[in-house]
Amino acid sequence: MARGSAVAWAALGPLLWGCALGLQGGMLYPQESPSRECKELDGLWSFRADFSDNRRRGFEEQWYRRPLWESGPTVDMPVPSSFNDISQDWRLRHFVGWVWYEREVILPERWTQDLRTRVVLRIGSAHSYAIVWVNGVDTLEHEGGYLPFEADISNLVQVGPLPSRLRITIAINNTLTPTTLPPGTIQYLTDTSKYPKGYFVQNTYFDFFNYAGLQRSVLLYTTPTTYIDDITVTTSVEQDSGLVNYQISVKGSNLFKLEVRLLDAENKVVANGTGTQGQLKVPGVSLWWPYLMHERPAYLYSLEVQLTAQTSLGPVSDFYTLPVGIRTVAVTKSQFLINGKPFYFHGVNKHEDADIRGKGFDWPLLVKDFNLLRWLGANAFRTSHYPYAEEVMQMCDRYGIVVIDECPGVGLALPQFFNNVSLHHHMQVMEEVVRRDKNHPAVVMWSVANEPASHLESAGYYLKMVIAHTKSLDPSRSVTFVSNSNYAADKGAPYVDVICLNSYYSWYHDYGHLELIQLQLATQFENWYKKYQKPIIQSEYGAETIAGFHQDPPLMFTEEYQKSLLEQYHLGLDQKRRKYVVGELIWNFADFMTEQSPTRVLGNKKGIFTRQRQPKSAAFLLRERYWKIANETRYPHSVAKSQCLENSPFT
Ligand code: GCB
Repeated sequence: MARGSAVAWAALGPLLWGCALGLQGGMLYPQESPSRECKELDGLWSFRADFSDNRRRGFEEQWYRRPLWESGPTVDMPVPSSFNDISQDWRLRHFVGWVWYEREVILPERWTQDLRTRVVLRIGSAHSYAIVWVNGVDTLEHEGGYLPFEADISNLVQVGPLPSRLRITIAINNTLTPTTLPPGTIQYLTDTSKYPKGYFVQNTYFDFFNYAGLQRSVLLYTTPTTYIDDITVTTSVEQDSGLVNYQISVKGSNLFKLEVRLLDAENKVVANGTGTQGQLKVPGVSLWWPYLMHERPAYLYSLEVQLTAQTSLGPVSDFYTLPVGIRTVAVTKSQFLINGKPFYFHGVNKHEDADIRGKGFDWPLLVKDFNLLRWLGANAFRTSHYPYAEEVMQMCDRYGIVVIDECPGVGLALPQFFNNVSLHHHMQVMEEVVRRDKNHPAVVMWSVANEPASHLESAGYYLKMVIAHTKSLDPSRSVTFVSNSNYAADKGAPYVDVICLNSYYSWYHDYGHLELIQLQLATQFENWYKKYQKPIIQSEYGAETIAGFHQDPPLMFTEEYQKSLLEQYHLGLDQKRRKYVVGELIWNFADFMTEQSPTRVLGNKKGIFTRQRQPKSAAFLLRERYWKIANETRYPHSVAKSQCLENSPFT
């Protein structure tokens, strides 16, 4: 995003959007409307991991041709869930290769008989490479976990006699290679005195467990054959009016009419328009504000789009409603501005990780996490280190939690990972991330990578290209990547809008020496700011802490050490907070699972909450700080109170 140029984009927005996307079609979140129906396929699926030596028996024996149980034993597997921690079979926990899911479904008669209906199969995410068959017919392939993909399966279901029984088979491969995102390597260990023949391990270069499977919802939904395929909205503000630029893509026919209405939170129409693109003006606008920044945060309008079309089979109509938050985002040399006011990110890094479901989407966990975020007084998080479920993003819009939306560009640690195939795939992934999340007011910045080896020349070129591509996809938001390189050596920093820095003083360096943190942090900030004159976010800092370990004076791994480390960081952050440091995100919101290693005790324990979402002492410290910062930075100034804990012993 050009610096301080939010207003200029107001005029250019509709022209610029959509010019760079190479993807076919939109990826609107499925919703029920007078013209659309949904059928969730969550629940128990049949499952088998292919333990054959080459992991290809499923393809050799064509398991997709017949019901899965006919080709061998199956087990029950819940969807959504990671498959790793569900069974008692340790081989499945560490499995690398193809796993097979299958589910049968009977469709409503109308879906199979009404030829004006289009039936779509949508998979919320499949980590990491997926092939989908419907009734044995190869239907869809997708590379990359954490993002949705879908296929029009009308041709497959609108044939033959009733009832239409559908068999959906999905083969998923979790292998990470130098050209996947995240990348990884497969290492064959050939010393036969130590390893059996064909023995291999999956090496990864990131610090979380490579959970896999159908980790988000799978569903079927319908649209009419002429349908609203995509909507892109950008917003800006002119005096006290909000401007909503919309662009709508319609598929299926060129003979259609579009009507657009913008409704306020009380369902009153405040503006309307027609056609595939236009600008809606909202006098006396209620802006979308981040949580705690304003007494009326997260205000959402609804953009109702109505399509009527003529088809050879008669008229059809389609309805889709998109939540819209009107806000502006801009970056200056030293500030991050939302609605023209300085915004300070006081928040967390997260992972989609909890107990036996691994990275499987879960409503209770989602709501609990957001309640904890609000308890904490956090106003932001980064989707470290991959895009989170769409429901999470919707919640951020509704609660006013600001998001740095990170793609799975994590673990780009080796020179061989900066190759042309990876670059092309990385750009495609950014297209998919932007396509999915572009309309969320909560998303204010894209992060294209976490801790790439950005001191390498090849990484500099690679990051430059991915960042430029992301900016061309979405000129309305800032773009960054998260660095842990030295300021003098980093080859990617020239291309970002905001510098995001991870540092672990007194943890991975000078461990135990808390007294060094303030000096080292000041040096870090001053060096980077002097060189780049860009706002800085401390995007990670923290300490491994086993809940219940205590020692005073503090020693590493105790709750006291985590608290003291945070306190020292906070003193350092406060020195620069009103100058050019625009945010702090603790590592991590909650403990999470990693690969086994001598430095990890049942996972990474840098959470301020345990993996079960119970607070460590540091959570109370951070809570006090975040509410204090919120009260200082609130606009217009007034004291905010914790909403959820009026009479709590903690307030
Ligand atoms: C980092 C990484 C994060 C790790 C964290 C740690 O810099 O970005 O993925 O989990 O450090 O705890 O080591």
